[in-house]
Amino acid sequence: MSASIEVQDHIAIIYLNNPPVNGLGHATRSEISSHLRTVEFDSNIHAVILTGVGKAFSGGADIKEFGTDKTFAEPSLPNLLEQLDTYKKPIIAAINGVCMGGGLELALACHYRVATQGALIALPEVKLGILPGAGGTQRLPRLLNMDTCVDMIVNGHPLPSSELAQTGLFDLYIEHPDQLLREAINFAIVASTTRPVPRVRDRSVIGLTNPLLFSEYRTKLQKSSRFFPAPFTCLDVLEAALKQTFEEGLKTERAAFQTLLSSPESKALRHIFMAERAASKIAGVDSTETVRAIAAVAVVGAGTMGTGIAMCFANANIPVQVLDSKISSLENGLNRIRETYLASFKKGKLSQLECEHRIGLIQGVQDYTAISEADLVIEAVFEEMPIKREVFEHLDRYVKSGAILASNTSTLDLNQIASFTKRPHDVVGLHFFSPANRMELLEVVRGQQTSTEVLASCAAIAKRIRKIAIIAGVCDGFIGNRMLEQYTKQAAFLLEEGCTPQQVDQAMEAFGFAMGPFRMNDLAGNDISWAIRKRRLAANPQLIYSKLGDILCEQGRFGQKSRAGWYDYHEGDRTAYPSIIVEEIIRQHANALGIPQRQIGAEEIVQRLVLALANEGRKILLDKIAARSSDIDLVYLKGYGFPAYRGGPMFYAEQMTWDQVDRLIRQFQTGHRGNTWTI
Ligand code: 3H9
Repeated sequence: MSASIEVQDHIAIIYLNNPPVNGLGHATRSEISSHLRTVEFDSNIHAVILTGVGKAFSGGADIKEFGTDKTFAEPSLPNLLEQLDTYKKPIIAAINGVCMGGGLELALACHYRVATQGALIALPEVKLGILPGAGGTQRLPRLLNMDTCVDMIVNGHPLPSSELAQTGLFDLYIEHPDQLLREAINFAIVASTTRPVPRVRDRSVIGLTNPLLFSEYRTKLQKSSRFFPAPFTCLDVLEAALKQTFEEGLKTERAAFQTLLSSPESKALRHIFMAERAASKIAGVDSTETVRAIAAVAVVGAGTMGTGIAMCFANANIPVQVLDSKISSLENGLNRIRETYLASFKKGKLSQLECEHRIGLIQGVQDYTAISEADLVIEAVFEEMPIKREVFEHLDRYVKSGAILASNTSTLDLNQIASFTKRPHDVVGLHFFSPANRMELLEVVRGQQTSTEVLASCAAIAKRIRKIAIIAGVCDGFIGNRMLEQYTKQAAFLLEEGCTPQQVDQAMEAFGFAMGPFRMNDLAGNDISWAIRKRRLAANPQLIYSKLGDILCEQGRFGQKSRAGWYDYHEGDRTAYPSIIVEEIIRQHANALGIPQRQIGAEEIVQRLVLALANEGRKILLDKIAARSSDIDLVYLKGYGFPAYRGGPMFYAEQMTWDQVDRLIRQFQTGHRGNTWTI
């Protein structure tokens, strides 16, 4: 039973009971509808209350049913709300927790709303690439001013019930959650004497205070949501609420909902929503696994990565020590932290108090004995095995037993790193992405001996520092950098065949990446990938790759930091200017190798690069380095700027179909450097 009913004081209480969030799937809708019919003409029942069991009133339509024939199976959500609208007795929503999407639309179609403190109110459909499709865009503007409606519907921002307590959304606001039901019953008893029952649809839309609201928002969206149709459609449909009758507005909303639901952007965003939830399920780790308490953290290495990692913990109110034996490095690192926080304060993103608090949580130390009591230590030193060895031998010696010892290595063998300690079960990879304090991704690298307890604890701490943890197995580059190798390799081959860096970058930026591969390399530092290539080449002298990147580095073209890379840069200016020097280097290199030059279109550029990612992703799955295809998508979406509206490289390939992917790869196999493409 996903909805049950009981009667108290002549009031029927219908409980939504469909864990985890009382989603309004077909079964739940049917049961609510059937309970309503049962009591509508029962003279013993004077009013009805709808409320949720557990932490939610309702999280909205069941997203898992989208795309199946259950989405609109009767009673569809709009028709269930129609049943509420024509109901003879008052229906009161007792909003006890999460009240989102279709859940809020259900509450809006009730005749009254009683909410408690702690409830979370939202119409977040836009984040799934759709809009509220059960009257939300037409009913909400009849209870709240348009500015708030636009913010809630176009941005999908949740608002705590306390912030809405004084608005017209609620008829009663209860401070104490445990009194909600009693107060709702009392309210229902009084309401049951009033006829006719008030309906939100009969009210007028609250007018605009700012006549430029819609045009201002559209301008903002041109910048922030260029690849997403849903926010623009939300605006259109809200604007329709001002001009149309309720019935016309509903029709406009429904048509827009149908169009958006079948759009590729919405499919991609729904895929990401599900991917994020799936990623939290770790093979061999169940909900009963012990999670170690992490109250104090230490980071070894005060470089850019180390200080970024330290800020992640301070941002989550966790004290963190930064260890660097070199005083000048330590001071530079701590200064960088201070400057970052002060910049946030100056931009108004942090209060002065919060800024000082976070800086105060970070302590610089120079000696391993100072970090002996840390619950989690993250090594973020230079990417060379002998240096890692020294650090881990020290950690093993000085840090208390039971602490988690993590390496931020992006490519090295974690099993070897673990072998430098006598506690390999406590060793794990925590690979942060630069800038660590901003990027959402955290690759959690599971060594051969990493314990399930350590993995569960890392997943828990990732949540606290607001990162999406993806479990990866041990291999060179783990998930993300292993794929990146194929991507950058193809990008450089395109130059050898006749493209310029700007042509490649423009094609990828038009596809949706914030930066193409060459601008990205210039930002990250070409010397970093150069060092990795040298290591890989030493391990595998047969390695095939374009030497162009090496040639640039040999000439000191490391990227933005040396004001010359794949592009030229001017002092104090991050703009990438096409470089005649680089074009000449490419031309000479291609000539020397005798590579025929040709015009290559944006479509081929995109396919070569994106399918290089997907093809490697498929091998990563086969090698069991990633648990699921959607994890690979999240790595690329959250760590490498893959455009969200494309759903990730694996999703992109799946939409194209793997057969078509293989056909294209066979085509690429016949071209220049075709021997690098293996399926
Ligand atoms: C809509 O309503 C359309 C209508 O306007 C029109 C229709 C005609 N459905 O996030 P969590 C599952 S569109 C099904 O880790 P939290 C989730 O998959 C909908 N399942 O928990 C996971 O399952 P599992 C508009 C859902 O406490 C579990 O709940 N609503 C739904 O951190 C826990 O999820 C939204 O967009 C759902 N609607 O956060 C709300 N929601 O354990 C989307 C969640 O099997 N949901 N699940 O992996 C959220 O924002 C968060 O999940 C919520 C809870 C805040 C509710």
